[in-house]
This record gives sequence, structure tokens and C-alpha cells, in this order.
Amino acid sequence: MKRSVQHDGSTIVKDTIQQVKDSQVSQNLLMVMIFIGAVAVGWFGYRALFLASPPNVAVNETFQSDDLRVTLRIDELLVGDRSIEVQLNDSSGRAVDADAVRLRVSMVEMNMGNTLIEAERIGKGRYQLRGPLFTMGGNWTVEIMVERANQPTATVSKTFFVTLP
Ligand SMILES: [Cu+2]
Repeated sequence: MKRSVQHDGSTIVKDTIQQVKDSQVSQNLLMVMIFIGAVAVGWFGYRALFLASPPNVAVNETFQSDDLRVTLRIDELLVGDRSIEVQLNDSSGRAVDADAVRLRVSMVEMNMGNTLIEAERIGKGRYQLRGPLFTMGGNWTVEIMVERANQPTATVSKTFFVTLP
């Protein structure tokens, strides 16, 4: 016990042992809060980087063709070497393989011929194509043809505006 006399003559009794205990409790509480904060920041950071946010691509669109969901990802809508990925899922979201996934890339404004290229399988239901697909600026239609056994070819397409880098 510690007594201190105030200016007005009143006396304050302080239990120094209790004060030490109080400061320890608040220190521990602070440590717990810092720990929780660090875990929260880590968790949300991890989610933002790997789970919640879509891949850092210019195009990330899903098309429906009967039971098939076709997701198209294009790294950038720029002339030059591109990386295109096609992901196939069934109506319940499971990844599904195809016999072949072909892409046809053609320019809208002029006939520059069209290239039909087979994408390479890089994983379950995942197909990739890399190369100089867009050779000049303008509107380009990307057509995706999915071939599966005993089923008609599923075709989805969309036109994108491509610019010079
Ligand atoms: Cu052209």
C-alpha cells in the first residue's frame, strides 16, 4: 500500500502490487491484439493475393454453352506475343477435359485470314495458347471450339479491341 497526499489534503491509497498486475494484463492483452492483427492482415493479404482476386489478366470471362462453362483469359489486349488460357468446367463447377480445344482468331475490319490453332492441355480442364495471335491493332474475334466425344462441338466467341503496346 502506498499513500500520497494531494494538494487539497486528500489522501490517495494505491496498491502498487495491483498496479503492476494491471500493467502486465494490459501488456499481455496488447500482445494478443497485435498477434490477432498480424494473423488477420496475413490472412486477408493471402486471400487478396491468391484466392479472392482473379488472375491479373486483361480478360477473364466465362461463357456458357449448354452444360459447359468456358472461361477465357487473355493476359493483355495488345499486339504481340499473347498468352491465352481456356478453362473448362461443367455446370457444377468441376474441371472437365475435352478431346481438343481449338481457337480461331480473326480480324473484324479486314480479312487477314484466320488461324485455327489447337491449345495445349496444361492441366485438368485447362488449355493454353501462346504466340503472336494479334498482329495489328483493331477488333479481333476470338472463337473457342471445344470438341468432346459423342457431343456436338461447343463454340463460344467474343470480339475484343486490341491496341499497340
Ligand atoms: Cu488487319
